[in-house]
Amino acid sequence: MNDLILTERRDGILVVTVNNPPVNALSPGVPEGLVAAVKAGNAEAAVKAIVIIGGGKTYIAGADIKEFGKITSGERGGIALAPLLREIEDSNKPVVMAIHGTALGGGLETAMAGHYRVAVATAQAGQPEVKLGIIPGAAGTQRLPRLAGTAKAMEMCAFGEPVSAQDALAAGIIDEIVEGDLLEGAIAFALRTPGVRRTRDLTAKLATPEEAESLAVAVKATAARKMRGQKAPLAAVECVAAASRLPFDEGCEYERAAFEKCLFDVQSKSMIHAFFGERTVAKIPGLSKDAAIAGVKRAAITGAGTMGGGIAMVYANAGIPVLLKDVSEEALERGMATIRGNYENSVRKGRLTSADAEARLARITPVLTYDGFDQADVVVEAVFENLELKRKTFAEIDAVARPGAILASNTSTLDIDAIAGATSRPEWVIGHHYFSPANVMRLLEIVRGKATSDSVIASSMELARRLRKVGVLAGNCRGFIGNRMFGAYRGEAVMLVEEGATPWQVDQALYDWGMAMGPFAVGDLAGLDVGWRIRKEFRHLEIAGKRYPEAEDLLCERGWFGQKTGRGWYEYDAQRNASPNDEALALARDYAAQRKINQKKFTTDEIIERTIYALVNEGARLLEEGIAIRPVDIDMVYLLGYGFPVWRGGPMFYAGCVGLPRVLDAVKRFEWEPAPLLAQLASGPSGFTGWSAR
Ligand code: ZOZ
Repeated sequence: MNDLILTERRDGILVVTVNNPPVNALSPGVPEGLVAAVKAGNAEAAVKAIVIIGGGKTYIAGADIKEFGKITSGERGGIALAPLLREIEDSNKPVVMAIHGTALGGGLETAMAGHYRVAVATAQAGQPEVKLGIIPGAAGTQRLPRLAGTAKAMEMCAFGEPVSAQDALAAGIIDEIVEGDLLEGAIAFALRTPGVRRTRDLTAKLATPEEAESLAVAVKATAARKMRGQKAPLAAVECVAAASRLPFDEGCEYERAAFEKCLFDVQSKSMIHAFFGERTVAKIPGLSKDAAIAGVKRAAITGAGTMGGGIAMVYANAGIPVLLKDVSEEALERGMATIRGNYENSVRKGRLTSADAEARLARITPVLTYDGFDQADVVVEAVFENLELKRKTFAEIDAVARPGAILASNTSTLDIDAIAGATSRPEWVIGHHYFSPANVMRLLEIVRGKATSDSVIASSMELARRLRKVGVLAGNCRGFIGNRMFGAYRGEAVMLVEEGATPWQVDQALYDWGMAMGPFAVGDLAGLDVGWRIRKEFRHLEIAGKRYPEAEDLLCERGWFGQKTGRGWYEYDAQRNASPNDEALALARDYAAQRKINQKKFTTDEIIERTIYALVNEGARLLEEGIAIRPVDIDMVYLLGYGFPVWRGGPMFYAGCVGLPRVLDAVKRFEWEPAPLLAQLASGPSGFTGWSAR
């Protein structure tokens, strides 16, 4: 045994505690230590049964994810966890698993290798491996259907969502919910167990092979829709189905082969990058360690439009009371009606109880004046995207907000310093850029101005976590990280159309590649006039002789702004079903003829390279300028805010997978100016990996 596993004897029960903080992952030494403890318990005459429990805040939260990269890089051999778990199951004395916190992945697999499981009411259990692009690899797909039935196991392994202790009890995954102290309850349970009961021997709940096959067809169809492009969910379903056909040991072999195939696939590398990325972006290098974090008890928002209303819901959902101000009764009523409608929808879909919805709605107070804003710890400006209006609004906020309140702008492109300059306290001003719909999208782009204090940055990052968002820190420039790159990407898409591609061809290529929506469909959804207005405003900054994507302006000049006007690149019927707008394409073709732009046919690969490498090249510039701190910050912005497929890891990670020399070659072939950092890193050994602006 080792430090990772602690043992004590209580009432003839051997209590084995996993001691591997913070989440008791199955790092090397943990499963081996558990097996050694179980064997020791078997050898000791006075021990009647064994209880395995997690120390600290949780039971075992799964395999040690850091180890996977070492395996795929060849730094170490594979992990043969299943045979170790089998040794636990082979125990001749009953093994009771005591679960609190989360029993996830290899954690649930370990729990199922015990003979019984008890849990506290707040515990959760699940097989979330698909979220990392892999599948259970330690017999989870074989033991779970034996405990919970094939249908439940398939659903849990395919979609990766954890279940509550109550659900787990009803499904047969656990045997008892313990009220009061978990260890006491587990010991009491162990003292009255009837004897060993090996999960691998249970077969009553397994579907017949035929039933399992038809269940698999249905679950795979849902997974193909909900987790488009991902291989692991399909593999997980096949393994659960195999449990109905194959004896346990052969099922484990089948699962192991499928697990390894997933583990070595670039999809899992990408998704593991995203898992750690979500946690890395919370850590800001160079931020003063003493930066005080202001707690937020009350919030106030000005602007009750789509964004302001969505942001009010974000605060209300996190339990923070919020004032929502607009200038007219009518605008306010419209904003509140949308919010009410959204909550009613959630109740109808069973996502919220009506009591919950009422409580959340009650946290939002509509107001017509700044009365009460002096009580807010954070004031969010969400007025129309216009610099003068924002400056005027910030001057008003400055006059009413209490000293020490965070003053946040939801601007998506404007200069934070110019906004902060309208106040007497620019160090308290910061960008909180939400993504539409604000109450759904997980990204919060946090934009530091040149005067923003470390404490306001640290407080905003902490606030993001509380609001259940992932905060990514960006520097101040037009469009910050997300929209500046998006401008390059959409611009390239428009130029493809100017050169002979069709908008629907470009959209289809990128959708099939994995993007949630194509760039033209996104433009129509967001409103083509938004980009048009910005292009007009910044025309004076354009470089003479340089080509800019302009064909879209012709649509805007006709009032074709997209969905809201019924036509843009597409035409929309009353139900908002889209069909190609051939007249828009004709406008683009006329534009090309006037400008004498050569026409050609594009392959899917060319479309992908032109658009995705535009993201990469612009991303490299943002890194160089220090607007984005690390490549992973860019990746998280794209994964969480722009519908970039998680199984491709984000634009910068994807570029590394393609190989930077290849990306650079293409950039040169397209006659773009390569970002110097891209050129520099393409000649080095590690690409973007490990690069940091600070
Ligand atoms: O951390 C949350 C969570 O969801 N963790 C991941 C759980 C998971 O996905 N488990 C499945 C892993 S894959 C697996 O188990 C495969 C399998 O079947 C085994 C097969 C092997 C067989 C091989 C055969 C060839 C959790 C809900 C647990 C806790 O959330 P919190 O918000 O409280 O805490 P976090 O997320 O900030 O985490 C705290 C620190 O712990 C690190 N961490 C979390 N889970 C880890 C892990 N590190 C390694 N492995 C894990 N499973 C996390 O990165 C964070 O670190 P810091 O440095 O940022 O603090």
